[in-house]
Amino acid sequence: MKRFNTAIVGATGAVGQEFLKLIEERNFPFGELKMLASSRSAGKTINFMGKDYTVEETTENSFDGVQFALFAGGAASKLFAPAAVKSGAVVIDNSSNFRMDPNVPLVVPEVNPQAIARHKGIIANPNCSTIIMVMALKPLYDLSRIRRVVVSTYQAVSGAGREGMDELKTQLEALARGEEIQAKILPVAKLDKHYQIASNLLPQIDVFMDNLYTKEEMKMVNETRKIMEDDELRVTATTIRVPVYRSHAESVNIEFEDEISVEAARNALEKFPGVIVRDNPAEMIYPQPLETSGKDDVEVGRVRKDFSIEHGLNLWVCGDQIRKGAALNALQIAEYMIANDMVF
Ligand code: 3JN
Repeated sequence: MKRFNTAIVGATGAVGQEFLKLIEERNFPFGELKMLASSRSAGKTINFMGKDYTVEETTENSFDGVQFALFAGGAASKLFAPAAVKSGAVVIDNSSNFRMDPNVPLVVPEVNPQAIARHKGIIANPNCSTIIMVMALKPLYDLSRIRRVVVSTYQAVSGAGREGMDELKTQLEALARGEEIQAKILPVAKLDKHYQIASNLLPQIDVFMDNLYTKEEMKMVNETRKIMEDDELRVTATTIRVPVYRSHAESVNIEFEDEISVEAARNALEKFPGVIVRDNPAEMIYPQPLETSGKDDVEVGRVRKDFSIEHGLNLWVCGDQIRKGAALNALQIAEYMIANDMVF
């Protein structure tokens, strides 16, 4: 079998580590494997499949002979993606740096694989909340055009990285001991003001924009339109940080052009690869973030008519944002390119 030299940029972070788990689990046909990171992590050792790898500092020369450069997130792709492309690598980038660039396909392989062929070296992985939502929207959109989506998210602290998880843990422990709670990271690490997340909800993910939406909310709006290739699609989002460690959840209200029965919606969702319908109210069966954590599939439940509008449905969607929302989706893009002979 053909093998592909692969570089992971940001190998030591949460998404980088998930890349490694998935490469092993899915038998991804890597040839040489390069673990890249910032100078802070350079020199660390990562043991992967019984072999020790030294983490190297990412430079413009890191990508010689590399076929796939998987960027885990952050500013690295802004600095090094152009050099990687020049070296002949295909960049799959999990950050927002290139997502809305018209020359960069924004891809969820189950939803818009056709976009991959238009790449000019960089392919963007959408925001985690967007990926999880469009996995549920696409099979329904294929039944009837969607006019409008109203989404509220319930986002796990791991979306804010390892520090977000540590903060929830420390606060829960302090809460149990009756000690004073310290908030240092959430809602936005780089801002001066922080709030408790344990036993709380924070209606702010990322910074506010001039239109009073947060950046996370506007990512969901703009990226969904680009992936669904429908500029008329109306989307409005409210994104909320919740005291859950892993797996995002979303309440999604959809207005269709035509009438869609609950049964037709469930059937379409069931047939869609990467989606599991977990929906049996009589048995109290519905998706829960605890159950989707560490899993590949996005789960959909609570499918029901929105009787307040014509042609409306409500859904509840859960998915692991570090897997399908990040590393898995990126790796699936690479796998699709390999299966379709799109890498040289
Ligand atoms: O907070 C979350 O739950 C998701 C966070 C995503 C995120 C965090 C920092 C920077 C992103 C993203 O993927 O959109 C970015 C970014 O690349 O802009």
